[in-house]
Amino acid sequence: MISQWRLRAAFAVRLSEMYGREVPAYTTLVDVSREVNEDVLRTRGADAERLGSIGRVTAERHGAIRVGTPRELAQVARVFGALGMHPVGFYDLREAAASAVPVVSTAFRPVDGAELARNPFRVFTSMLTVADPRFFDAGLRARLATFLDGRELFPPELLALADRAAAERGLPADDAERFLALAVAVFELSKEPVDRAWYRTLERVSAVAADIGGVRGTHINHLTPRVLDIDELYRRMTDRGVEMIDTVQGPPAWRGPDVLLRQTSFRALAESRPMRTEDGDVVRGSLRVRFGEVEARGIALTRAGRAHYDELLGRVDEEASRNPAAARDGIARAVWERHMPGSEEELAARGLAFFTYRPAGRRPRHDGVPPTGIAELVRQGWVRAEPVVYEDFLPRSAAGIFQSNLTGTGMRDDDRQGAAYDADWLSGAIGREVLDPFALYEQQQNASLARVARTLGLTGI
Ligand code: OOG
Ligand code: NI
Repeated sequence: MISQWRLRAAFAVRLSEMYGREVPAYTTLVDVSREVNEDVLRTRGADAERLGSIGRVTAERHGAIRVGTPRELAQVARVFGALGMHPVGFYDLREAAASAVPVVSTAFRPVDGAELARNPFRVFTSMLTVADPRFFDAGLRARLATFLDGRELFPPELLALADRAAAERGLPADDAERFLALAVAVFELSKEPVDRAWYRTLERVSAVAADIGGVRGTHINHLTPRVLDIDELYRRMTDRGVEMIDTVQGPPAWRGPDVLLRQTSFRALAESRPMRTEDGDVVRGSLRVRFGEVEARGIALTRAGRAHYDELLGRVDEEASRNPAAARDGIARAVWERHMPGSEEELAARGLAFFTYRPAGRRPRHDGVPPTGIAELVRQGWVRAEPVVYEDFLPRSAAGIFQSNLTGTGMRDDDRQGAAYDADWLSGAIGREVLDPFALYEQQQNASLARVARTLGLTGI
């Protein structure tokens, strides 16, 4: 029997091999990430592994895929459910940027600590918001619905195997092999000709709409390795002549702790795709939709920490708009140095970030009773605090990554009322609860506090 986490790890490896064949620049990104990680480990030592072992970080990837309908999303959920990946978080990218990104998204990922440590593979999954009249008028909605209802992304055999794997928490070796082969094939770039007129029609609304609703299959859009120093990676990729987007999305580079998520990407590459013309001829065309992204992960912030982060983003925006000549990076760094706690201890003391707590291996020698309060327990050496790594995504960065790789800005007609999509809607559509990331981190922190209390014989912390 191959367990779910082994299926997940094998799927991630095979997807990576497939994507490396399709997009060789991805392999360069993975190689440069590995080099940077080895260098960071050499210079920073154990500190480099504070947010995950080098084994985990080197193997770590997130993928991004895009589907068209709630039905397709529910099928994706079954396939990832087989791999022990659950929908976490709701991201509305329709509002997160100035121009049109007509999708709502969630991320499928393992949720429990042991599973994350075994293999943290996650997939950012977006669904086209066909029902939103700000993007699609009635005629286009109807055509899209017909087109999407007529395609089959996931073969029934794959879905049946997925359901079995989820129910039995794994698959026998032969079935596992079949499941993996079918699952990877779903995300290969289709060789079927793209209907050029239909694709162009959707492209006028948004390049993302065309990529999702203009073709008869789906494909992996990018696969993102994790790097320990994203600024160094950016420099090395640029030195190799790879054209990167202008910025690193997310928090600035600064002297304090890494929090949340920093991401950047190289620009979408032109890929040859067969196209069917209006006359029915098949010609060779090319599309730019797939890119290479890389990310650095930091500490998970609490709701209060996240609110603080969002507020700082607002301040940076404001100062940048007052100072159009100044570099945004410099502004952001200055705002952070002024307003962001500069150490893990301060983040913990102000309740801004999540930690797991463990009784220190060696008890302090003073024979008194342990102090009350977690901060004092840590300060006096009874307990060690380890940061919880952020496993999720950021809507504004996601929209920025989508956008910086789009051709054209697309259209959103803000005179119309948008369609309501939210986390509850998404849960209903896919038939399983979309989990709240904050609640997951909090459970992890609370469970660690309860263990500490038990070990030290305290009634509560
Ligand atoms: C997803 C873009 C967002 C991320 O890491 O924030 C994303 C997409 O392009 O489909 O992948
Ligand atoms: Ni991504």
